[in-house]
Amino acid sequence: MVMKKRMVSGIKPSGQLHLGTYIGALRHFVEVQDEYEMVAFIANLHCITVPQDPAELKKNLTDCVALYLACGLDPEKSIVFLQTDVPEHAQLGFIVNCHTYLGELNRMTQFKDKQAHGEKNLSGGLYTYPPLMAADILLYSPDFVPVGEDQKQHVELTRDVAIRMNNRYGDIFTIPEPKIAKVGARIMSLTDPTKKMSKSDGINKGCIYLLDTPKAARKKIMSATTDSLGQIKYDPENQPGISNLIQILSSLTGDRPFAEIEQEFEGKGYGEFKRAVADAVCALLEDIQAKYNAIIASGQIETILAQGAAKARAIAHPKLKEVQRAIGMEIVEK
Ligand code: ATP
Ligand code: LTN
Repeated sequence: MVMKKRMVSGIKPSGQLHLGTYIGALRHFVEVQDEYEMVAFIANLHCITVPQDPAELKKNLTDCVALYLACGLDPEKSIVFLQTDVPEHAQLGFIVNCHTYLGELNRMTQFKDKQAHGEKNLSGGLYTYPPLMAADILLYSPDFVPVGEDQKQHVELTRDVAIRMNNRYGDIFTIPEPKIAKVGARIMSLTDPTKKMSKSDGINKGCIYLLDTPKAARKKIMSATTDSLGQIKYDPENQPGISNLIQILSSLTGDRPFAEIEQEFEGKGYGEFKRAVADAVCALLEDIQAKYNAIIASGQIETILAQGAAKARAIAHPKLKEVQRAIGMEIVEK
């Protein structure tokens, strides 16, 4: 039997999943699951790197599993689980942390950005989150890590530390590659198209959540910031708002070439174009939400997570043991 190549990725539902998460990451997990063995987890350890309300976190974690499935992840084909159900993540996380230099952590832009915004009382966990992410990946020896553009730096750190540890202890890790789509790897905020669409936008009109009502989503798109040039053209520098909407429309309609979209809307107004984007987004939300409701009602989430964790541990546990042995941390081989 030919072994499938493997991909690993996670989502950190520290808030509600949004259209950026779907276009930049989640839809790719679904697309690859026939060709690859997809390991898709819910990064609940990463969630607590910023303060969380317990009841809200629990709801977001449950929603995230249901949305994974509603978007088409099939637990028969892919391995779907909660990060803390596989304790090897935290264990290897500490080991990788011990092989990561402070200089490397200091260069991570996500942490630097938060610091630069003057956010107070940032946690140690937020600072050391990239080595935990590296462990999440290295435990499964994947070939690729499908992520949005903002995570590229973390996958590069993963490679650097894995190469360092391989040089020191022998070939313990497969060196993974980030897999970043050409279109939709950085969906921008609808209100400020120079910023990434992000769940930290709160109730802001710039972010479309996968559980927004279609009516609310349509309203957000119809009031999206554009420009006064009056043309539908992919030109992120001069028309960032329109270019973002073109990316969204293309991603939701089978990666239609931008030129084709430009041609279809040549000479037409922004209102008509926005309506077409809103139609595509609302069709997606309606489909996802119908499936989400059925999954929540089915009561199957617990079983699916338990089965996923068992499959994940069967891969992660021997890898952790191999690493501990190579480092000389074990006295008796277990
Ligand atoms: P947020 O900024 O909303 O908190 P995040 O990137 O910190 O998002 P996740 O929700 O864990 O955290 O992101 C999951 C995946 O979705 C990652 O691979 C990330 O790169 C991708 N992603 C997140 N936002 C976007 C976006 N606006 N456009 C494209 N991809 C995105
Ligand atoms: N850091 C990512 C979420 C994440 C992840 C991972 C992605 C945690 N572990 C492993 C890919 C592989 C984020 O903030 N979006």
